[in-house]
Amino acid sequence: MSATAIQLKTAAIDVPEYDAVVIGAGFGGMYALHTLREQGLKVRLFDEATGVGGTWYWNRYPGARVDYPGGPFYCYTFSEDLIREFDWPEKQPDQPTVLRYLNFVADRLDLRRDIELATRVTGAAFEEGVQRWEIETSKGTRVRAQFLVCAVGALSAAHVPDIPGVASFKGECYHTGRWPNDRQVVFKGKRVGIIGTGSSGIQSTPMVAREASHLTVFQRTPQYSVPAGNTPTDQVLVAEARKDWSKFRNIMLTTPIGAPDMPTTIRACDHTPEQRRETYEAAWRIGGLGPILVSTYCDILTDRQSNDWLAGFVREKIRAVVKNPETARKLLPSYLIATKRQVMDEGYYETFNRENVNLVDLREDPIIEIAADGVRTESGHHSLDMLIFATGFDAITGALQNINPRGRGGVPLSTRWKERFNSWLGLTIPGMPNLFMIHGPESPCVLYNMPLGAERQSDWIRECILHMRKHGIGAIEPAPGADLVWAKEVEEIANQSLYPQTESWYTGSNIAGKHRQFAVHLGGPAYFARIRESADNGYEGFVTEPERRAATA
Ligand code: N01
Repeated sequence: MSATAIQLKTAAIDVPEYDAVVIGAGFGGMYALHTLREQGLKVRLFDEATGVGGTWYWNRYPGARVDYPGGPFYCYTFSEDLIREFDWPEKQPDQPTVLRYLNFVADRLDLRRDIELATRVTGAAFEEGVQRWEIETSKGTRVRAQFLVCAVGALSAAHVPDIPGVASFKGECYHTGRWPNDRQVVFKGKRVGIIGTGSSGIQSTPMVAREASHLTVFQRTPQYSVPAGNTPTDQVLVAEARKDWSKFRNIMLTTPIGAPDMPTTIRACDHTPEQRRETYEAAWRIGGLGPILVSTYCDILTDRQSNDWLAGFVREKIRAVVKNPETARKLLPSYLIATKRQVMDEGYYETFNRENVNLVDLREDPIIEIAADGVRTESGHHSLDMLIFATGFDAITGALQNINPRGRGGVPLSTRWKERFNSWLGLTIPGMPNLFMIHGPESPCVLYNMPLGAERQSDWIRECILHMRKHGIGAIEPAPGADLVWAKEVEEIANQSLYPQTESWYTGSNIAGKHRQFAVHLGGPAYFARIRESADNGYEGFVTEPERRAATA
């Protein structure tokens, strides 16, 4: 027996072995654990957090809630029992409700026995000889698994910008995506600053303003926000959905973003200016993202004129709400509406009519530094007791890059993704055998109903693993060049839209030094048909190796 074989045998004794390791206890990871375990696989799930919930564990900032599709449709769809057993009180459930739901699911499906919390995966390396991943954790433990399922979250690597003096602030300091879970953050009587006006900043601003003695909002790019229009859940709709869930689910499987409503086919130019105004006004009254983006006109994200008409309407609404014309001017966005993630709010623009709120336009008055007691901009010093970074995430790729798995030849992901975030089907990465991503780059991820997308990708992964087991396959990975074919497809679809024309976290432009790539597959159902097609054609675009495990056992 060779020295290597002895080492492997020793390692096999010392290191717990699983069929699959899942990283992340959010919607994606919990479902992957469940569905793989149902097939008799031995699975271990690790998460850094002290509770399940993923994004809904971390994003506890005031005002955090689901935007779209909401309520009984932003949840697991695979089980009629789960649909029947959990009541969603609101159309746009708040963070505590979604977290309660995920805890309910963890108990209901008995997931906790295979979940190891407070355990960050710090590294992973593929051992070619045994076709297994060796995984290291923050507890200093190691495990092995044939398959590594990375459900690490598309919006989980919190980003704090490198502003001079950022570490010197002596007051309370928080990031919306890492909100404390062990205490209530109290704003009362405090001078609070919020940097960032994306979804998190816009959701939290009205809530903080109600409590704080003073709130300063530091805005770099003004956003278009639409009224949330949140309501109690429509019980008639819920009853209908529970009665014939498969009908609802089947509709969701066919719509572009996995929502229960079919988008309109009317173009903005099909209507007169009066009809357009009526259409926009009706959607504005209902509120929420679906009515304005999906049900008004079909070409908002493909036609500049259509986009401009809607943008003009929203700008008018902002001017009408904000009383101080100078503040209103600063709040007016100019980019192509909805090409940054569309935001909705509960009284965001109205907040700027409050006496205790002021807006700093960082385009006109940039931050010079963060000091111990506040933020200094070109025009002066803003004294603060608390600073909130609502500055977003190293989106889509950041969390996996932080783990930086090492694939074939010990080559790390940082090398593989140096030039572009390449994948095959948005599920697998060249040179990383048996590693699967949920909501990875070049998949629909953030522009699709995320729980449903995670289910559909996990189902594909489960089938792939079962196929491998059935056919004695030990390793699977993208065939040479498959990633280039996929990149072309993703890019071609993206270029039919207006998305790539705006700097946003979709394109990676929010992170200094990150290369620009529109990393979302916009195909919706076509994407899922495409990954199905690969599987049906014997995992087209992949190369495989026979199982070698017996040789080293
Ligand atoms: O982050 P963002 P987020 N100086 O990246 C600004 C999801 N989500 O946490 O636009 C000053 O959108 C930055 O400015 P700019 C949703 O998908 C969903 O708000 O880059 N400002 C921007 O204003 C969402 O899109 C919900 O010029 C700086 C802000 O920080 C995604 O998560 C709720 C700066 C970051 O906005 C991320 O949202 C919340 C700097 N140096 C989040 N750097 C739901 O409702 C950045 N900014 C389901």
